[in-house]
Amino acid sequence: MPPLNTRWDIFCTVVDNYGDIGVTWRLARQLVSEQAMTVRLWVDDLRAFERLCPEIDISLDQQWQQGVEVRHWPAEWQEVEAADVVIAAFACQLPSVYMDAMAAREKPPLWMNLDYLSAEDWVVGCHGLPSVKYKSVQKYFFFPGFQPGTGGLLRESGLLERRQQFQQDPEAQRQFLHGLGIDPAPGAQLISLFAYENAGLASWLDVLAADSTPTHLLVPEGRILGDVARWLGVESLAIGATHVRQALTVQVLPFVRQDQYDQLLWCCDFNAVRGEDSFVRAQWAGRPMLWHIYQQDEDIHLDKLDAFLALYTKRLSPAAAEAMNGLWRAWSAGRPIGDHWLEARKHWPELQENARAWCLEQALQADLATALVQFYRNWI
Ligand code: TRH
Repeated sequence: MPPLNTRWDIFCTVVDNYGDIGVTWRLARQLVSEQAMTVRLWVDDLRAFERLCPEIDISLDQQWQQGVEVRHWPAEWQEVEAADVVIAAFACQLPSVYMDAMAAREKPPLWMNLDYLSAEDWVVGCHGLPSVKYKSVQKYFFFPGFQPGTGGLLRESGLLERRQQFQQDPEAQRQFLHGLGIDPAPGAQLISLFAYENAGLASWLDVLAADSTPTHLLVPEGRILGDVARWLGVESLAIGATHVRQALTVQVLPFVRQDQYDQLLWCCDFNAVRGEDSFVRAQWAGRPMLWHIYQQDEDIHLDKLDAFLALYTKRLSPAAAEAMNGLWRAWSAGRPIGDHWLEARKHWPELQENARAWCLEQALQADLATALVQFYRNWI
């Protein structure tokens, strides 16, 4: 074991949305609560952080939350001592004064870039390789991933057990949903919808409305709301707004705490998610899902999407795999998905079983926090 009280500094710049802070906050908490590390989390945008963790006081430069020292990353960096392990999340650039502080240490720190999540094969070959050097300090690539030989996925200890228990307890689910003002009609399928703007949404809502099965669609406040409002023919959608169109009830939810969002995913029969962190959380929910991948220049996100689909659908029959591929690719391209949805519904039990099996398979890997600590242990 690395010595207790090993000090870690995690650096997070909020580029856009909530994934950067979502991932680093989750990791920081886990290093403290499960690995007994001392963690400072440097964040340049506390407002984004406050959405996931309402206890954050955005006026403070330094505060403790759940055992993590949260520091506002100031525009004018003051000198601080560098930690034993330094993580630059998503290739963020460390302050030059801090880089000098790393180099000034008697024993240089372990410096890692925690990279973006990808299922592409090359990740296995690059995970753990040395990257650039600053003076005496060597930086390493640390890649999360789905395959053995990568850094794995963030997964808190006991998460799947807690999830299973909750999913087997209809009363706990009813109470949780009721607490958010959600009271679905008996027999309605629950779907959560967290996505970027998407022109393909209307075709999906059309088929859900025309379906014989009632659907209760839960839409957390966010970028897709404009498309939902357009389809409903309303000017705007406030939190709590509920609209019914034939078999479809649409309800707008507030942005909830990260742990409540997990529970929401666990309650739903189907989860539409986006980015990086909600994508992983939906996999731990063990239910069929749909990913709106974060768009990147020159469409490189499409390679990432296909790489994940190849792994995720490997157990499915050719027809079910084709349905999933069609649905996911159309959604991430903003094309209509109504027909793809109907096709996927034909394979529902198989898709449910696949979601469960995929979740269990992924849980066989060491979680990302454990893998980071192991990497440090090997390095010292
Ligand atoms: O918000 P995202 O789109 O985030 C990111 C960023 O765009 C980032 O720059 C990009 O690199 C990355 O995606 C791939 O999606 P993500 O990653 O799912 O982050 C959302 C976070 O918000 C996640 O931690 C879950 C959390 N969340 C809540 O805590 N409560 C909520 O109600 C909802 C809807 C989400």
